[in-house]
Amino acid sequence: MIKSLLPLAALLLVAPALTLAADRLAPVEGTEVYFIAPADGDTVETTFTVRMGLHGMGVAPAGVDVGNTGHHHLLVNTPLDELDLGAGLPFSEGTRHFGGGQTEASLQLPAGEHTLQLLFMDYRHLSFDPPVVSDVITITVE
Ligand SMILES: [Cu+2]
Repeated sequence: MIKSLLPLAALLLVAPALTLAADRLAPVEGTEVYFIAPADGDTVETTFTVRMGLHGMGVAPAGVDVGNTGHHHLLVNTPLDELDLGAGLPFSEGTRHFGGGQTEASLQLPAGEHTLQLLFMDYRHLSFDPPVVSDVITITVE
């Protein structure tokens, strides 16, 4: 009796995650997010400018529900596969939001090697499905 209920219990546990995943918006096909600057392998000063490029969709401030738009996010030393893309992106040093609709930002990082990756997300800070991400770049801060 208990054994026969296990598959149902498993289904009930999975169902909320499926519902949330289904809620993610599809990006415009062919949308790309990329670094205009810095470039992969660049050496930069402690304070440097990040320029974020986007092709295929538009940038709008967070919270503004306009079709085919979203805002930029920057992952600093944070691998994409460590994030739960079914949930809203946390606000942290490693997961920065540009909710004002910025396409350029001044960044300060300590000396050493750092990885950067752009993640373009919708007005709710939710990832598109499939995710719109740039290549990972590695920079050296002097
Ligand atoms: Cu955001």
